[in-house]
This record gives sequence, C-alpha cells and structure tokens, in this order.
Amino acid sequence: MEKGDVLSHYIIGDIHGCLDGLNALLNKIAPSSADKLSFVGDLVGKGPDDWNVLELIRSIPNAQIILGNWDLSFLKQHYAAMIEQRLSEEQMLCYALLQHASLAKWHVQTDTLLVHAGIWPGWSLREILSLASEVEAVLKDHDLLQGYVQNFSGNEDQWRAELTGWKRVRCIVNIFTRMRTLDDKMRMCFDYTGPVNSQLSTDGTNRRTPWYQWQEHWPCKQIIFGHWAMLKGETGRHDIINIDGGYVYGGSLIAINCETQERIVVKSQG
Ligand SMILES: [Mn+2]
Repeated sequence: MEKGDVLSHYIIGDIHGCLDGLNALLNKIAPSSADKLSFVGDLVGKGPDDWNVLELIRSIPNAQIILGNWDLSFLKQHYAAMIEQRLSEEQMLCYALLQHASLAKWHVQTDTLLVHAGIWPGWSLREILSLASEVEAVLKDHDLLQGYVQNFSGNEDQWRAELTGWKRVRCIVNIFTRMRTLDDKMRMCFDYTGPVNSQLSTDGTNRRTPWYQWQEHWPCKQIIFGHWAMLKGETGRHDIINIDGGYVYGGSLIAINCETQERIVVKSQG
C-alpha cells in the first residue's frame, strides 16, 4: 500500500526551539498532506530557533499543538510586544498559534489522550477536557491573558475542585504542564526532574511517585506525554507513553505513530 492511502497520526515530542531536529524528523516521517501531526508541548525554550520552529509548525497542514510549560512562558515573555504590536506579522501569527492551542486533546479513534506533563489521579475524561478548556479560554482572550501573565507564577501543588481565580488556573496549568512526581501527601514536587529510580527526599522518608503510578486505570486507552527527559522513555507501562527524548540536551527527538506505536527518532548531532 502506498503511503498516503492511510491517514496516519504522528505525535511529536519536545522540540525546544531545535529547528534542525524538527526538520530532520519531518524529513524522516515524510507525512502526506492528509496525515495529522500533534505536538505535545515545549515547542520553544532552551534551544536557538523558537520563532522559526513556530513558523515551520504554522506551515504544516493538520498540525495540532498541546502546550507545555515553556510555551506558556513564551506567551508571557512576548505578551507586551504582542499587545504593543512590536512583533513582525509572522511573529504575531506564531504567537496567535500558541494562544489558540490546547492543554489536553483526546482522540476518539485511538482513545488516546495527549498532554505535556500529566493528568491528576481521579480525573475523568470529561473533567480533563473541561479543566483544559478553562485555561484555553483564558489564553485566547487578550484581557484574560494579561491577567494570567501578571499572575503567572505559583506552586499550587495539589488539585482541589474548590480552587478559584488565578490559583485555580495555575493549579490546572501545573498539572498539565509541570507535574512529574507526587509525594506521599499527594503534592506535586516541582523541584525534582531526575530519573524515577532515585526519587526519595534527602532524608529518605518521603517517597516521590511518578504521577502515572498513582493509579492503575486511567480514563483512556493510552496517554502520550513529553516533559520528562530523564525518564528516557521508560514508564514501565504500555498505556503511558513518554516521548521526550531530550533532544535539546543532546538526546533525540521522537515521534510516535498513534495507531501503530512505531517510533521515528532523530539523534542530536550536538
Ligand atoms: Mn516541559
């Protein structure tokens, strides 16, 4: 069967402004114009070519963006320039691309959930999509976005449904885009970015458990996420798939075919 006969859906991991890596990966995937490409966040930040990466993604038909913590920082960093129209026309369009992106996407055909970092234990699929859309509505609206960039930082570390205002927005953002581990009291540990096998606090008393080990059954067949390069793609679970290969740190940029699980990988030359 010729490529192009079947529509494929590729999920692409953390690019971090590495245009060379994205170009190499797209050459290797060689998607048809009917194929769908979803990016699980951290398109920008750390690497050299933020705007060019966004410009390239903007040119891809059927591209879909899920936001990471660095993408949100990028919206904050360039907010004033956007409002004051100090960005070029192309940059304005790239900024708007991120402004209209998602925090979580569910694909019905494969029952796959895409997020940058993770989802809170106990959340239903309906809650996940509804909480994501609460934040998406803030980002899309210039006045609400101004409020968000002015109230950007906060380590709300535990989900409570009764949270309101910016604390609620930040908590939802922290879960979808910053979470890696939860401690014994079910609080997110934002300071820990290392591998799974050394996750004890310094006094050895407080276990840090990857969020996806907190419960056995999640509300969809598979969850694909990025954000955690030190996992090296190993979650120990077939239903929880990490595709952050740490390209910007000299690792690899990873895409996965959502239907077949085939991985397409390019290694950093750096
Ligand atoms: Mn991240």
